[in-house]
Order: sequence, then C-alpha cells, then structure tokens
Amino acid sequence: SDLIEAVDAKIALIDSGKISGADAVEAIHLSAEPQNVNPEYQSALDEVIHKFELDKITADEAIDGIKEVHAGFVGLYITSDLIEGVGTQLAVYDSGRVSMEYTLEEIDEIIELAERAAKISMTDDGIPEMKDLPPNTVDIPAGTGVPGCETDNWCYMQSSLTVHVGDTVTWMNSDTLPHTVTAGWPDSDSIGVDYLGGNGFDSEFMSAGATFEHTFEVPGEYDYYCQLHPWMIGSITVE
Ligand SMILES: [Cu+2]
Repeated sequence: SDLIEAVDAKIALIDSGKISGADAVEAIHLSAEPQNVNPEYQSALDEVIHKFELDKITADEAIDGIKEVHAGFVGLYITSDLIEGVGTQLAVYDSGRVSMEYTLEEIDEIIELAERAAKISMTDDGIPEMKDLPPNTVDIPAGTGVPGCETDNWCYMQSSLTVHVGDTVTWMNSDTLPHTVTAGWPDSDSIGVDYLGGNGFDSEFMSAGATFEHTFEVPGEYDYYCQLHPWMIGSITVE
C-alpha cells in the first residue's frame, strides 16, 4: 500500500545516513501519523516515539523500534481488511492532497515546527495552556493528531464559541500535522459547505501553521470536526 511505501522510503533515507537519528524519528512520526491507517500500528508507533520523547531510549533504539513495529505490521496491511474503516484516509492520499514523501528541506521544516510545538506549555492536567488569541479565534493545539484531546475538550481551543451574525471566526493550526475544520460531524448526512442547508464550511487540509476563516451569516448551532482525526470536534453558536 501507499503507507508501506512511504514508511519504507523513510527507513531507506535513515539507512542511507542522510538524516540524523533524532531527525529521522521525528520525520517518521510526522509522516506516518496523518495517515492513521491502522490504529494498532499507530499506537505501537506512538509508544516508541513517546519513549524517545521521554528520553527513555536513544534515537537509534527508537529507529530500531520503529522498524520492528513496521515489520510486524506489514503482513497485516497486505492481508487483512485494509480498506475497512480507512476509506476517508486512503481517498485523501490517493487524491494527492497530502504529501507522502518529504524532501530533506521539508523534513528540516517539519522538525522546526515539531520543536516549536514541543515548547507549547501544558498545565498540570496535561491540557495546553490557553493562548492569548485575538477574539473569535480558535486554536488547534499540538498533540491533537492522536486521540486524547477529546477527553478534556481541547482538540479545538476553545471547543465551543459563541459569535454574532456577520462575525468571522479564524482557526489556527498550531500543530505539526495537517487538520481540517469541517462543518457537521463524522456521521452527519451532510458535511462541509453542504451542512445546514448550504451554510456550512470546510477548510480542507490545513497544513502546519495554516489558518482558515469563515464568516457566519445565518444564526444556528454549527458542529464541526476534523476529517483526518474524527475525535476532534467543536462547535460555533451563531446568535
Ligand atoms: Cu485533525
């Protein structure tokens, strides 16, 4: 599959010695994560990365761990119900809207973003500190690309916002991964611009650092979510 090829390409890059161990770990993390093809693969990968981030293992050990996880799951990808439950993601990659390969310059850029994201301060509860944002701005904090943020409602900060008719809301992607701001919810009949009789919105892919704006002209309760990480949900109330 595309995923196998992408991770194999990354591992080849590491093996060729073109990038350092720590850079490679980050790059694999960031390139594999948005694909999110198999939750078990993802959590096994996350576990390795997490140990690396906590300095419990070295970069070289992390790479070995990643290779092991990867090797262990290759058979599963090829033989099992690959498509089930991943239709959206695969369509996304097939559409070419998400880059599967990174150039060395892009990897440098990603690492810089990752370092910036790592500096975001967290409260004692592990919830990102609320940023000092302009009015009617919603932040997408780092770390929302893996499940967990939904427990304390910080996948979008703030997850619910009340504005007035005519107001423009701006979303900022402060994470290192792409996200979307898509009206509706994962199982709703109509999503994106079709939501609520054509009054919805859809950012499509917001890369790291990107912003998206929508002006609300019709009162109502607008639910929204991330198409890449459907546990990310938020709402805008327009009065
Ligand atoms: Cu997302």
